[in-house]
Amino acid sequence: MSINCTDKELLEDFIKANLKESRYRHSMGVEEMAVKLARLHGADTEKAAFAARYHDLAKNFDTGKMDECVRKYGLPDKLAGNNALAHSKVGAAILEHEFGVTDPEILDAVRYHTTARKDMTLLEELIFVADVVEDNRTYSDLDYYQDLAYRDLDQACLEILDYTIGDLTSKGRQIDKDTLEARDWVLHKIKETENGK
Ligand code: DGI
Ligand code: FE
Ligand code: FE
Repeated sequence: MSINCTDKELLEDFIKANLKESRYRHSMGVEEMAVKLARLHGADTEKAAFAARYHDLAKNFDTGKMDECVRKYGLPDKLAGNNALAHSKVGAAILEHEFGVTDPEILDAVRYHTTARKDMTLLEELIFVADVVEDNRTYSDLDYYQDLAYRDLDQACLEILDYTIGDLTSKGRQIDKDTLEARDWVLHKIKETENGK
């Protein structure tokens, strides 16, 4: 199976032109990690690689360009001026509208890679986790989170969400509703799995 995309070469040129070097390296790291996690957890490796490679394609847009895209693609107004949340939604819109990507699973994996959300598919959850645990990340607990992601994707997802929610809270920042709902959803999923044992 090959992924629908009007021009893969143009898409490659796009990330090379639009990503800073460190962000490009991160994207390759997420691709490698996503493929590894897909093999371990039984997801489609080709879709995982594609979604991971392009997940941050809009990350380095300046606020003017990001806001223009928010308007152009009819995304919610609240994303204007909020690059941290907008880059994933804009990235998915660009893949769909400029590069003819039609696979809804890939588009959603990119769209929700920052916030996560409830009822995520395996691919969405895997990209959310791979983004945080790829090899180029430099935080001190990286080994712990990588090992957890290899063994138990749901638990890794929960602990990442808990960390993010705690971090944003301590900084007095807003937490997206999708992030809060994702945390409850994955916690419930883990409890149900435990009860079923
Ligand atoms: O783009 P990356 O740096 O690779 O990672 P990302 O897309 O997960 O973005 C992480 C940033 O998003 C991080 O600085 C926290 C910020 N952020 C802002 N609001 C929220 C949020 N992250 C989550 N999960 N939920 C929020 O509501
Ligand atoms: Fe991102
Ligand atoms: Fe990323």
